[in-house]
Amino acid sequence: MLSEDLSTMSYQLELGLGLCICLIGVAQTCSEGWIKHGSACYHMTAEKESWFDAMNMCQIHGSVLAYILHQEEENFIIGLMNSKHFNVAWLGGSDWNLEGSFLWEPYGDKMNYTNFAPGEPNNHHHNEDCLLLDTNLHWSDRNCDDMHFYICKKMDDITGNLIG
Ligand SMILES: [Ca+2]
Ligand SMILES: [Ca+2]
Repeated sequence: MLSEDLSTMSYQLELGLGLCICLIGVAQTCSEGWIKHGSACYHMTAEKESWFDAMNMCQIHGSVLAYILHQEEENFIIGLMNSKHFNVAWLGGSDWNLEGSFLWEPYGDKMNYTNFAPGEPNNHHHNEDCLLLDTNLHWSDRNCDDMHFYICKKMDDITGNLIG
C-alpha cells in the first residue's frame, strides 16, 4: 500500500515537473545560450576580445554588442555579470565617429540614457573610444584594443519576427 502511494506521488511529481518544463518551453523565445529579458535576448561570453572582435562575434551571431536603454536594463546586465563574477564587459558604445560624442554602434544610434562614472569619458592618452561597463564604477571609455568579456544583445524571436 505504501509503495503504491509513493509510486502515485512520484507519478504526480513527474507530471508536475513535465508541466513546468513545458511552460518554460513556451515562454522561452531566445536561442539556447541566450537569456531573455523584456523583448531582448542577451549572451554573456566566456572569452575576452578586443571591442572590434567582440562586435564582430556578436554580429556573426545575428546580434550587436549590448546597448543599454535605461537603468532597469543596466541593473539586469549587471546581475548577469555578477552571476558570472565578471567585473567589466564591453558595451556597444563608441566615440570613433566624433571624439567625446558616444553613440551605440554599429548603427550610430543616439544615447538617450548614459551612466558614465565621474570624470569619464576622459579619452585617456587620447586613445579611448570604446565603452566599458564596470559593475561597481558604471561606464568609462577604454582603449578599444583592450581585451574584455562582452555582452551581445538581439531582439527575441517573437519581436524579431514581428519586425522582420
Ligand atoms: Ca574617445
Ligand atoms: Ca576613460
